[in-house]
Amino acid sequence: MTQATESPTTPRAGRSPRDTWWAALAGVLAGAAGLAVAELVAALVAPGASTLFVGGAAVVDAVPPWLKDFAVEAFGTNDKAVLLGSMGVVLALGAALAGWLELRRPPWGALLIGAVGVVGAMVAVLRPGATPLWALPSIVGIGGAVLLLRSAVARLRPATDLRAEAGTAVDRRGFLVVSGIAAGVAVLALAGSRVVSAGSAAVNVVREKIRLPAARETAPPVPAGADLELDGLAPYVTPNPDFYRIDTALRVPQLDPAEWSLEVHGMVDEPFTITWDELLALPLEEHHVTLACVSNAVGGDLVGNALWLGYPIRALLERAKPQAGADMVLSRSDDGFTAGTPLDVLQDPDRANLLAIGMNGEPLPVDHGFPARLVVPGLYGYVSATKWVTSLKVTTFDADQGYWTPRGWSALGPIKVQSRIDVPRGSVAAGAVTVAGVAWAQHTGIGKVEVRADDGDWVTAELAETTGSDTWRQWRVSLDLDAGDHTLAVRATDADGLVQTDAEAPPAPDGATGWHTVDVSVG
Ligand SMILES: Nc1nc2c(c(=O)[nH]1)N[C@H]1C(S)=C(S)[C@@H](COP(=O)(O)O)O[C@H]1N2
Ligand SMILES: [Mo]
Repeated sequence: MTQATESPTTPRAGRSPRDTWWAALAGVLAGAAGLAVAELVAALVAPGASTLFVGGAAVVDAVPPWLKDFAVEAFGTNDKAVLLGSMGVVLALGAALAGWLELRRPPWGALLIGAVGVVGAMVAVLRPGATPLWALPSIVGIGGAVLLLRSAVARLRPATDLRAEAGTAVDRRGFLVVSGIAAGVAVLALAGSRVVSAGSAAVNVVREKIRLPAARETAPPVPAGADLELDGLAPYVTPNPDFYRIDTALRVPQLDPAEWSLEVHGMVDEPFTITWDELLALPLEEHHVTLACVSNAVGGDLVGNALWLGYPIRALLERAKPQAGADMVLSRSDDGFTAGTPLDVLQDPDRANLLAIGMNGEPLPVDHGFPARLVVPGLYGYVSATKWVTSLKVTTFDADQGYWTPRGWSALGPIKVQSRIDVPRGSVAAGAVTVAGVAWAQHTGIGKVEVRADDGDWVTAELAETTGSDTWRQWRVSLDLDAGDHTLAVRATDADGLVQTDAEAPPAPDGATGWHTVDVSVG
């Protein structure tokens, strides 16, 4: 199958458009088989090192802030599905191109696919926490794809064999057999990788068995009046399955608590490491805290409220004894994500920050950071809420920066006062119309919410109860609306008297501003 036999006298290959399509198909099948084999090898030797996953992770890390912003705004929490879908399309087109090239200009098609493997292997070993073994899935998988492609497409090329009549020696049967093998390998390897990783989804089994200790300091009960229980209004406490999820992980870390530990180190006098069992033995606290994502657009739903169980980060820092000059804690996730949180915020005795292990009465869901994450009231998630957290490094803003800072987001991320109209949406009957929603200014608290229709006067809404200043508050007001189209607007004022600005700003670099408006047709 070497090209040494090719000479100017060789009958020209790939003349028939039909063969071109077949070659493109062979490229796609060989590529699919290669990626599936890489999945399987990864599942066996290094979960997280699959070519698709490391490629996607590298894309996520490389996307410019405006694109990340756009993706989150346009697709919300479906941004990962969209990324994987687009990658699939690009890869399929690339593989088809490789098939075509392999027919017309061998061995360029094979080289193209091989190059993907080399890049995949390099990107893999450069991932946080990777070992040289991480190169294996790409090498084995893409190596297999190269062989399959060469062998399939060679059969579409008229043989140079003297016994063969030019044009009749195209071995279509052989081509179909090799292509069929490629398709079979793709399906079997993919199925195999699913079986193997289902075994490693044992983390779910471990999680289900965990019984968290009760809190030493329980949260104040949710007052009866905290939830207005209106249809369409976000509930005061967000159920775990409905809680927004934002992270850079295409495959979330699967951490076994038995092997998990948190290292507290850096500019401290007494560095230490704490294990899961040690953490569970500490006096735990519970707090209701509303998390918000800096990428949330005005009126968006990347915000949620939960009851968190954990141990104060403040107490961990006290034990480690930070040194003079330190002003930041760089928290690191098992998957390499980092957040830089001001040290004074974490040391504030009045701020209920947590190394959290429980969410709404269960162990943290795997997507939300199992077995442990940080929760800091009043700061956007990207500078505080590290999931799958394994290290707290006491350091300085000069020496270190969190994941999003060099990507165009502000180093500091205090949450801005915001409010959202949840009901009504769409059309309503004329007369008294109930308008309701949520407002948040974590750690300061909400002092007032006002609503207006069109350019009318602001009407002060009734505020629902809350457990404290660290959560959002529901609000409700009744407006008299006559038939026609109306625009409702809301603005909140925090407990310090700061009025939510109407100046519109996009999420980057430090959080969107502006008033949420909703168009309703009243009939
Ligand atoms: N390991 C890790 N932790 C992370 C992130 C991440 O990408 N990786 N994203 C942060 C961001 S931007 C937000 S808004 C919150 C979201 O937490 P949630 O998914 O539990 O709602 O997690 C934070 N913690
Ligand atoms: Mo975020």
